Amino acid sequence: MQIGNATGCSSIWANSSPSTPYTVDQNGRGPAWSNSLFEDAAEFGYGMLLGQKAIRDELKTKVEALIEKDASVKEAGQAWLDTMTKGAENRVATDKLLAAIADNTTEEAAFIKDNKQFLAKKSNWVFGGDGWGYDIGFGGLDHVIASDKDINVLVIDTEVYSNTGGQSSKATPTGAVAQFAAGGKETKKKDLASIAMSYGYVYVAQIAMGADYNQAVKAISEAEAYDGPSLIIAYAPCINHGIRKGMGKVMTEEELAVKSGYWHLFRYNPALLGTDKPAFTLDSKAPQADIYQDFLDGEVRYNSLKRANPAKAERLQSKQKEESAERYTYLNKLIKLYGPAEQ
Ligand SMILES: Cc1ncc(C[n+]2csc(CCOP(=O)(O)OP(=O)(O)O)c2C)c(N)n1
Repeated sequence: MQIGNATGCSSIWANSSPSTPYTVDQNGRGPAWSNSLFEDAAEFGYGMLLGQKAIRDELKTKVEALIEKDASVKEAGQAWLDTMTKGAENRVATDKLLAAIADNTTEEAAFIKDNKQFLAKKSNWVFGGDGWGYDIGFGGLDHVIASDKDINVLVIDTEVYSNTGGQSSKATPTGAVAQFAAGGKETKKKDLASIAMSYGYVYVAQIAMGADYNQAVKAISEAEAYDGPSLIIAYAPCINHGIRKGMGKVMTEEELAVKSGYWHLFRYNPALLGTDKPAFTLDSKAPQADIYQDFLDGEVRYNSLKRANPAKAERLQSKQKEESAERYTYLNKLIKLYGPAEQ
């Protein structure tokens, strides 16, 4: 796996000495991670992918030449070529190819062995927050998802610029109090998922692991398996939300966000277009409108406005509830639009 990580909470958690959540497996393999500038994580991760692709394209020509030259590596070489874009299978084919050429002294085999760390298909990811993905790095994110390259983007949506103290971003919903929106944000949350889905060939999912862990894992695996660009938007509670139950309850807070209809879970997989399976799946159940206010009241970013200016809070929170309900109606329309192909 290779990760380009925008500066923000996700990069601080990833790489603050002396601790890191990343490690290696029993074979000594783990992610290659690097922190980009805040504003250009998508371009940075894209560069990591293109650099790697240039080397793998050369490896491909060497493997093709080698199997022409040496019949003893034909089977292993062909298996590697056939699985070149498939992460789940190419690792095994890579190990077999390396074993088959261990004693091979040709110029091609030497090149393959010299570049063996690039041989197996990598999972390429770009990580960042909403300040990066929705706002400042959006141009780069848009450019990268518009490419036909096999690159995955994870936007960790805390609905504010978390690492610099909670400034409002385009992901901040109507009525939320944040820095630069001290009186509650007046405008609607940007629909990044729909922008990405408008391309048609981008895998897009919204997840919230505390609400549905299996759906989150399924979306991440599907994004990884999809041979094209993917965007995953993960709802992430943050200290700036002021969760009144405490930060130990972020998983159940995510669950409440989904049950109330504040956040929706879905997956759009272009690989299924034209098949007997639906390309769009709405994974969250019908919202329970009666608990929406409980969700808002449980967080200081909403509750503080209610205490300071009840009339304004009422106006903005009603507007937000309508926007969330409209979005759910819209998502339901997509079930029909991207349903299974007529047989
Ligand atoms: C060009 C530039 N401007 C500003 C900063 C300061 N900065 C570091 S992280 C960050 C905000 C990150 O917010 P977000 O992308 O939402 O990620 P989060 O912290 O929420 O994960 C900012 C403004 C920077 N590093 N570089």
